Amino acid sequence: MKIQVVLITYSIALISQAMVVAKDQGGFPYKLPDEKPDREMSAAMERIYTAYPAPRPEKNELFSQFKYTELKGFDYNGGDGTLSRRDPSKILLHKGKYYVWYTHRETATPPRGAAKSTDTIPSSDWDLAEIWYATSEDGFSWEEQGVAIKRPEKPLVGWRSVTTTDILEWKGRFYLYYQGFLEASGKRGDDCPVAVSWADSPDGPWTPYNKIVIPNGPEGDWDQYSIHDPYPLVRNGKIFLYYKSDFNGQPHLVRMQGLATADHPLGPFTKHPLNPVITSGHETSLFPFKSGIAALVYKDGPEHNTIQYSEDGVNFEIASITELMPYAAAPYVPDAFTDTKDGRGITWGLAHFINQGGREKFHSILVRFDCDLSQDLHDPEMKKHRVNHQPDVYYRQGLTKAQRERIMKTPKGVKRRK
Ligand code: AAL
Repeated sequence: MKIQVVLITYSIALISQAMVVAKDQGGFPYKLPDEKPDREMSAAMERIYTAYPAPRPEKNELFSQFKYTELKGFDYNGGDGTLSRRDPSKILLHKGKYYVWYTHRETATPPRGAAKSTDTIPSSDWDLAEIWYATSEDGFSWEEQGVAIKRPEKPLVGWRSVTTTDILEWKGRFYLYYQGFLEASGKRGDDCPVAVSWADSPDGPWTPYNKIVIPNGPEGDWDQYSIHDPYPLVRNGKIFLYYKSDFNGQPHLVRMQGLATADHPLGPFTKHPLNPVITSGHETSLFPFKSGIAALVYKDGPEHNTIQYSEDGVNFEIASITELMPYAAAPYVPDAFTDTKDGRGITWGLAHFINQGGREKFHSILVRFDCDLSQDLHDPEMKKHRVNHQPDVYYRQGLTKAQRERIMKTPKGVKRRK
């Protein structure tokens, strides 16, 4: 009892002392200071000066809205679900032309789930897929060039499906990392390791390494089943390859991001001992920014809808909170492979919209996004705090039948604790 009295007395003393300080320091100034003011502040006020690059979004170089533009040049078989393009790579600029690689599925039927899948019926939107590529002069109109990575013969890695690729340029040679499925996705889970092919030109021909380059983790480790979304950057003379893994098992799947580094594109890759390094997100999208690395973190997890920053590429902090972020964002990162110490940031890239066509005609399409996450651009339009949605956007987020029934059954008035 005595300790409680002491604690209560101490807390009252602290509060009254803080109130005295607060009273003495006067009210918070009308003009929001750009720099942290020398005064007692609440946790929230402290945070805008200590957690984020600037106290206001307009001045935060790692805050942006995202704008979307429909691409020209890609047909989807009338949206019947037999042709899908998704999970684009970072954009590469080579001899004045933009290149992008992506998962290309063209099958006789739309995906039918693992149980109904066969050698010709896909289990998922990315099953029985190949890696194709396209080029563009302006990033808006694209010309599909055809297949880059075919599915190899069974039992080579990726024989069932090669998907979700990303590009690395290293010492004049090009490398495509991709998920190499050894069974139809969904049989046990979305399980796969990562494979790699290389070429002396972005137009190929591509030589498969035909070995697993980023292996699944040992049994019981977070990344024992899936190594997804390989995403290479060059930093400190090494390849920093970020990836996602789905773990914790259904129905409470958790998705987080890991890091593996290597001195050579074909490995060996060493997984970072602090993995997972990002607790949220889905398809990893990162870029060098100033002396560190920034990440677009969307879709899943406690910190989705954030843009994050890390000085060392391992320990990430939230730099801003935003919305309507590009899924499977594949930015044009001019200094992705230059081992820069002053990353300039990004202004555009490709992404995807999945769930097109509904369950029976499921497919995905590519889209362009634009933003201002660049030291070399200041577009006030992109720095507006909010995205104004029309009512139909809210109504499309309607109650399910079960939720409506639950609400109708809930008795009026305050529910008394039993
Ligand atoms: C994507 C990516 C990986 C997953 C599946 C296809 O969004 O996370 O590639 O395996 O979904």
